[in-house]
Amino acid sequence: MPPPHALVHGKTQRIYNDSHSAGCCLLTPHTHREAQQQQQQQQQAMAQGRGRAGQVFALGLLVLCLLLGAATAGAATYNVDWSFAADSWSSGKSFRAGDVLVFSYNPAVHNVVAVDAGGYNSCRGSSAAYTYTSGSDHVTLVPGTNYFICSLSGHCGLGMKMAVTAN
Ligand SMILES: [Cu+2]
Repeated sequence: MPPPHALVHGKTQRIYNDSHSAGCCLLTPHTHREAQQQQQQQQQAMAQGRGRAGQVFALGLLVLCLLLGAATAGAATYNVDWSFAADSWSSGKSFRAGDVLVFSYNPAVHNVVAVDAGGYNSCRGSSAAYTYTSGSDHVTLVPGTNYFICSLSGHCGLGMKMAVTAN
């Protein structure tokens, strides 16, 4: 027969072990499952957060596009018939300041000179006149009448000139 204190100790030990092992069997999977659930909830919350952030971003983008659209709604782009019939191309068309004219031509034989009324009438550029030579020139119209001539090979005198009034 073991001494009473050993029995008590052993019993205590056994009970402790049982409860401990039972605790391990019950608690560990339980807490593990809880942790998984928490993790899933966190992931869902994050996914929802990202979803909301995405929606807000998309909405912001839409608003930005609408604002930009409104800002540029008045401006149009025209492909100019930069030829000896240029003036008849522009006549009868209405333009607005900010509209863009695209002059497409062979730069080996033509150019575009932005002149004033005197230059347009006399087919002569001035030192202040800006000369475009790329062959694909984008020119933004300013308010009033915008005058352009080709200063090469007497082309302006042959009709390669254009007066465009922008309102
Ligand atoms: Cu020319």
